[in-house]
Amino acid sequence: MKIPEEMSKAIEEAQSVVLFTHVHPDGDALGSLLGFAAILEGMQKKVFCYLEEPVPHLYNFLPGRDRVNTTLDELFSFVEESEKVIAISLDCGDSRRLGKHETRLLEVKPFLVIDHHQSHKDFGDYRWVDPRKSSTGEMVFEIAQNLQAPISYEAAYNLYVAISTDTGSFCYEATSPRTLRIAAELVELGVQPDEVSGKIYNNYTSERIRLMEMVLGTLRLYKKGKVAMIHVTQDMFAKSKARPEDIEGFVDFPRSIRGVKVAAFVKENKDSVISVSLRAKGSCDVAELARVFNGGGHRNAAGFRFADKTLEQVQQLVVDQLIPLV
Ligand SMILES: [Mn+2]
Repeated sequence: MKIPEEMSKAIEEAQSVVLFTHVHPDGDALGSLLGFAAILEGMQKKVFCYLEEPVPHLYNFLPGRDRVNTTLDELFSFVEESEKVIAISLDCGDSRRLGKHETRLLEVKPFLVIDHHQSHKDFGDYRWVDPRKSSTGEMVFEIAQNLQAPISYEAAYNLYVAISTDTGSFCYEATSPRTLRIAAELVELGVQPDEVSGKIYNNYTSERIRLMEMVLGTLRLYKKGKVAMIHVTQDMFAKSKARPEDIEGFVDFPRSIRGVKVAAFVKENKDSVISVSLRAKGSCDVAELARVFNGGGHRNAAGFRFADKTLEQVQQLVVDQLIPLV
C-alpha cells in the first residue's frame, strides 16, 4: 500500500507537528517517534514529541531523547500557539494505546495515523496502515523519501533502532528486501550496526538478569512442548529491584525452545492489570489467538489483558481456552 496522497500533503503543508506513540513504548515506537521528529525539524517544522511517561531507561542511549515532553499542558500550549498544526500517531494499533489522555490527544486535528499492526483498529482522520511493513520505522523512512526530506544521522540512528528491534534483528517474517535496503541506506548515513546492537543488547543492568533468573524459573511446557509459558509477579520485581521495562525480550527465551510453537508471558503489572504477551514460531497466528480474549497484534506477536483477574486465574484461562487452539 502506498502513502495516501492527503497524508503526504498534510505533512508537507504543516508548520507544526505533534507526535504520539503507544504507551509502554518499545524500540519501534521510540525510534520512529524520535526519527520522525528529527526529519520534520530538518524540514523546518516545529515538533512536539509527547509521551505519557519518560523514555524507558533501556532506551536512554537514543539520540534526541530530550525532545520527549511528558507534560500535557505544554503539549496543548504548543498546539494553541501553533499555526497549521497536525498530530501524527506512530506505531499505535488502537487509540486506547495512546494512553490515559487518549480523548484529549485525539482532539488535535487533523490527526494522522501511521501503523503496521495487523489488528489495527481505525482511528484518526488520515491513515496509512500496512501490516506487511516490518516496522513503523520503515514507514517513516518511506515518508521521508517520498517528501524528499533529508535524513540526518540522528534520524537514521533512531530509524535503525526502530527497524532492527521490531524485526528481531532482521529475523522476523516481515523483514523484506525493502527492509534490508532501507537498513543499508541507514548504515550508509553513518549508523554502525555493531554500535547500535551493543547499546540495545549488551547494556543490561544486573537487576534485569536477577529478574530474568526468577522469571525463567517459572517455565512450564504444555501440549507436548508446543506451548511454553512464563510469568512475572510484582514480588519478583521487588526482590530483584528491576524496573518494569526490564522484562522486554524475556518472552524470546521460551519461544527459542526447540519444538515450541507459541510462547506466552503472563505479567502482573503495577496497577494489578494482568497482561499476556504471545509470540509465535512458524506458521501459528497469535493475533488470532489473542482475539479470543479481545486482544490483538501481529501474526508473530500479540497480546491481551485483564483488569479484573488474578495472575493464577489468567494462567488458568490460557491453559483452558487458548492452549487447546494451538
Ligand atoms: Mn512496531
